Amino acid sequence: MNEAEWWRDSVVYQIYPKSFNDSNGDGIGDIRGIIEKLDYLKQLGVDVIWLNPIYQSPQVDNGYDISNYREIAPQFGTLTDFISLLDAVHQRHMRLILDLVVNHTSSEHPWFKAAKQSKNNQYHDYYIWKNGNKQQLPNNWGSSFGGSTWEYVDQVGQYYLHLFAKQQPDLNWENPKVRQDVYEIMRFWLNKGVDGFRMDVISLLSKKPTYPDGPIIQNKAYGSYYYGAANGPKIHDYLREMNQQVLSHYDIMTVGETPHTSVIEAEKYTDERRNELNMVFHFDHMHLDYDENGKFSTKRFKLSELKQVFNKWQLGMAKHHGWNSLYWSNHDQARPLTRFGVDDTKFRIKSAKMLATVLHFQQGTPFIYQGEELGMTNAKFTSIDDYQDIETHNIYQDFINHKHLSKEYTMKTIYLKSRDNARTPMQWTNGHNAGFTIGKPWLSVNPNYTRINVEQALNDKKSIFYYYQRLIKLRHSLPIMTTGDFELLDPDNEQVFSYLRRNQEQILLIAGNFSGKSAQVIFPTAVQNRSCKQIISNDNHIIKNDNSVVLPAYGAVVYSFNVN
Ligand code: TEU
Ligand code: CA
Repeated sequence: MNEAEWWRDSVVYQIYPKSFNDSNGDGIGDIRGIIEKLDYLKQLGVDVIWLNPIYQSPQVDNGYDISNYREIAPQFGTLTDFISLLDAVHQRHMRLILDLVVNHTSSEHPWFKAAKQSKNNQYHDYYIWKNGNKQQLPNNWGSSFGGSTWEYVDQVGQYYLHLFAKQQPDLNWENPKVRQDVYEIMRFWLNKGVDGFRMDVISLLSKKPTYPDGPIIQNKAYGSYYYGAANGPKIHDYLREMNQQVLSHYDIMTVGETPHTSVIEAEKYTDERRNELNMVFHFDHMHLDYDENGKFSTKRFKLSELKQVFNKWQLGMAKHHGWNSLYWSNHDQARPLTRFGVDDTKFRIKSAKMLATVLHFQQGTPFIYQGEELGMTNAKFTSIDDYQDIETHNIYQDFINHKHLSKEYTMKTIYLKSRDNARTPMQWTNGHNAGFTIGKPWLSVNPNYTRINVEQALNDKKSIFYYYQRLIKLRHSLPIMTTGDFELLDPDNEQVFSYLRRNQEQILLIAGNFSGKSAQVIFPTAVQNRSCKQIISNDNHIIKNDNSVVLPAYGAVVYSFNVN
């Protein structure tokens, strides 16, 4: 492992620009708003900022439908604003990475507008077309946001493929011109000084040439496209080409979002000897509370299964020269406090710190999603009209009209799982609209902003914010957090998540109680009868005995043992 690479001991903070901070009162967060808050992020101590898409877009899928890759969406600001942001980030010795969305463009992108004019247009082959008639779909694939993945265009008498909304046509990566144009876009931003990319659904770029029907899962009306689109036959060729022609020429970090990717497949993306990506986002822990209808369920995860997932990834990446990303949430997921911890009750603060502890002490690059450092929770809106997200509205229709589930049950799954839970405005103060905007926010503020906000957190030495600050400092000062080996303890224990990190000189024992009852953790033989020091804890009432510790409800602790 090359320890000199800066992204290995960095902590990344994800900003969802639309919901971060509105500088001009139009209710939409913007680039100037981000600049205003950089000192806050510096105080937290993060190294890298990742911005969700800020490019020109009709905003059908909140910016993941891009109509111009070289311009900033006017609601977010201008290119000049962006350069000011980049400068201001660099001045503070932080880095900035952008979202690269190149599995698909917007249907308003000039390439697609040209492509649908005629089969002879030079851009036709930039997208994926199949012959057919209106009655016969090319295959059974269902789009992520409802309906078939195929949309018919009369003018050319063909279907085009869209794995996501029909306003997000998939690019044809088989076409070398597409690849070269994408590389040019990447160079455009890298030459401005951008420090890397998070690559949207990068595992879906290469489709099986036979476009086979997919199995029908999760009670869906259509087949799954993953079978024919995830980790397809040429994906690693494309990424190696991209690396050789673009990435390797810059000092940057890359993280691929890779739906439907197992550890074995992820080794190929991240093995440093293969020269593809630095790390990927997998979804294995996100799937633990799926049920027969998929993500929108009321099922709760099982701790032993959660530990198994982390264990598999920790060992797999270490063994195969890969690298982990570590995350509890992002803009597509429920708030982790509600999902993996304890929402809004008397243990809210403790459980947020416990979750942070068990994640941040693992090997990999931790990602903090905006508001996680405050312990923001899901938003329980009562009406579907309060939700804005395309996925949420599609599920609402699907559950009620196709699956004939009750409205009450449907709404329950939505407030447990809707992507809008993560997208409610950042809570800065207990004032009007949580200090996010002086106008009307594009999505309602979570009413708990009066208690949960930055101002409160900064004034409270025991806040979740300061706990994250300490975790980040520890990662910068304790090399074992970056390089130490991982060893899971007590895999079947459904109450406590505990593990060791070890190197030649030192062993860390990390333990977090996921339950409301106190729990005893017996030290493994490797550290028994050795002198030890507490590194961090979320609780003053931890009872440490000679070779064990008793963790109160949602307690977490890290001990360091000298090996020599
Ligand atoms: O998400 C891709 C992805 O896998 C999603 O389907 C994710 O699993 C889902 O949102 C969970 O509910 C990426 C972006 O992160 C997402 O915001 C975009 O909508 C999507 O790609 C299309 O670009
Ligand atoms: Ca604004």
